[in-house]
Amino acid sequence: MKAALIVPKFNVAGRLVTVEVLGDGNVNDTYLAIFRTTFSEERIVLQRINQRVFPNPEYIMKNMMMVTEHVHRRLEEEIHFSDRIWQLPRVIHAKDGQDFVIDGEGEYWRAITLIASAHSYGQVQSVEHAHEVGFVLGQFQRLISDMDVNLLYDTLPGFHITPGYFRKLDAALQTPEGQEHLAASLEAQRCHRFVEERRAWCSVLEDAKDNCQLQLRAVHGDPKISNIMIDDATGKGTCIVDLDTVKPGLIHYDFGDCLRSCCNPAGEETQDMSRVVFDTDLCEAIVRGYLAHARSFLTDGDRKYLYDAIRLISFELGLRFFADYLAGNVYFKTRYDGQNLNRARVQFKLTESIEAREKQIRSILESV
Ligand code: GN1
Ligand code: MG
Repeated sequence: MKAALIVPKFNVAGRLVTVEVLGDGNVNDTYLAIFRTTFSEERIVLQRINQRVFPNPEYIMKNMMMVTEHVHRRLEEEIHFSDRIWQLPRVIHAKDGQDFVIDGEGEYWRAITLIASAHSYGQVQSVEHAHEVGFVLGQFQRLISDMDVNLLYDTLPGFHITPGYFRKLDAALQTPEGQEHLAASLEAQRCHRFVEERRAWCSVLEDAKDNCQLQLRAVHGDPKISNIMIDDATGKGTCIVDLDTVKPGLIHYDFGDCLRSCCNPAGEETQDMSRVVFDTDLCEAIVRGYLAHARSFLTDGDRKYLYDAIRLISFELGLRFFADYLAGNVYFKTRYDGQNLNRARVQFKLTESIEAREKQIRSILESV
């Protein structure tokens, strides 16, 4: 169903003026809706949840309610000690009191407030920007670090469990379509060799979790650079958005995702592989910003695995794109043929660059 037909079902004052596509998410569809009264304007963000990815959309909303209420309460408590007004979107209820609307086709829609006078960026703008990105992630993780992780639903079973993505790759390669895609492209064959060389290592974080060296906590799940909002007026970070993947996990997934997306100045969609590098100056700025908050809850065990997190999450995203390419693009939305293969190549190039800079990255992680 069309977004414009769904918006009026949410509890927003005024008349709907327009609905526009917002952002370029790889999974859900996102829209901006503008409402006006004779004296004011309200802008809201509307999203259709991709049920091929999220089997239980109800869980997303339950987690989102829990997290936003928790964070808003903590922010209010800390407001007089804080250097800025931190923000987090609030869930907008439907007129019937539910926290989402199900349309005639069984699609789930939800609405949240828009964080105004702030923007996010697909690529890092400066070292200061990188610092703010880390600062926002550390702040968010600190604010949710005292949540009871057992209360959160698992909205996306298997998310960031890297060995599970190898099983998806193996399954895709057992289909005629997967074999055809592999046979048809030398680049795909190179990607295949690249992932096989790292298969034995890919359980590094899961093993540490199983050995109780790492513990489950509430995590954001998708803190890539484009989910971190920067205040237009001050240039400071103001909030983290896209709370669909908030669930129990390792803080390392978040740390790795933030660094892999921010330290590659070429961005995720570039087709010029020569521009893909892991920038260690940006890494240092993010780590500095992150640790300003995260120092308060990170254990020695956590710190030991921060390098692996950066390497693994870059590699894992490449593996996810590659397996999806072989499977016929069933998970990530694409705009052109071969886009998921291109995205995989970017992440593998980045992984190589991280591996080549291991010593330098480890020394940043130890000295900051
Ligand atoms: C997806 O849809 P979006 O852009 O919020 C994906 C993330 C990836 C990201 C890469 C639920 O996020 O895990 O890191 O693409 N989200 C899900 O751009 O799989
Ligand atoms: Mg997301």
